[in-house]
Amino acid sequence: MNLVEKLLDKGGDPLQIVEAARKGMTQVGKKFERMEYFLTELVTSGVIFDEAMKLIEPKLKEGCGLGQLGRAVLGTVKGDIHDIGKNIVGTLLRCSGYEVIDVGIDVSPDTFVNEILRSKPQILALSALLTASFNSMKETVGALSKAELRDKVSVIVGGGLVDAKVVKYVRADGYASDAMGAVRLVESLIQKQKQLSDLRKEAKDLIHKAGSENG
Ligand code: B12
Repeated sequence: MNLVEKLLDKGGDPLQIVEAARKGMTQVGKKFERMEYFLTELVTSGVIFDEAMKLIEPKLKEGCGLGQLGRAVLGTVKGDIHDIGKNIVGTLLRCSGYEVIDVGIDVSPDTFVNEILRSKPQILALSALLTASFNSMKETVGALSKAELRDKVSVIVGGGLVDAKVVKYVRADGYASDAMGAVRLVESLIQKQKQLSDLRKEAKDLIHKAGSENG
């Protein structure tokens, strides 16, 4: 914690400090896999990361916008309680001008659907660190389709092992492997939604015009 404090005091880039801490967590994960670390070490590393984030977050939040660029619902899917990466994604999206409704961890598909009906976001952002949770992501996207919401919201996924194959498997619209990538992805998907809605409006106007000229 001393090191984080020192780096921040010296004017270190908070994003770079988060990235360095993230690399450390990857090492912890590898050691846990090789059984060099036990669950206690995994838990302790999570607690340390959380403490570091408490020091870093205020710096990240400096200069945050008012959420005028769009709205995202964000959560960790059912069966999964990992939230460190999700929280970083939320903070960075907020600081980049988006409103973020964070529905927490271990979130059921129904809870996501209800929140989307309530807050009408452009983006649904799903986080998962466990391989087994990819099925929960898929179920969540399925629940959106069932509720006839799939074409109203772009779904992005992320967390540890999420890659292009996972995107295809869960039928999402994209993924990013870090929080900055998440911001860029949200930006481009909202842009696409706007272009599509402008095109639809143009087509509607043209049909209307042709109809009134013919009749
Ligand atoms: C810390 C940690 C924990 C902590 C979590 C604390 C917390 N509050 O989150 C605790 C101790 C609770 C924990 C529990 C468990 N864990 Co754990 N954990 C980790 C560890 C070491 C680090 C994860 C982390 O926080 N990384 C740092 C963050 C910043 O990175 P990140 O999450 O990837 O997020 C970044 C990007 O992915 C992206 N991102 C994240 N979310 C999203 C969302 C969107 C939409 C987008 C676009 C981007 C995005 O942006 C983030 C910022 O850059 C990983 C190891 C690893 N390599 O990941 C194992 C790991 C994920 N855990 C693992 C396991 C097995 C478990 C347990 C099952 C252990 C057990 N036997 O009980 C339980 C699961 C409990 C559950 N039901 O969820 C395995 C998963 C294996 C697998 N393939 O399924 C891993 C990989 C360890 C390993 N190598 O075995 N864990």
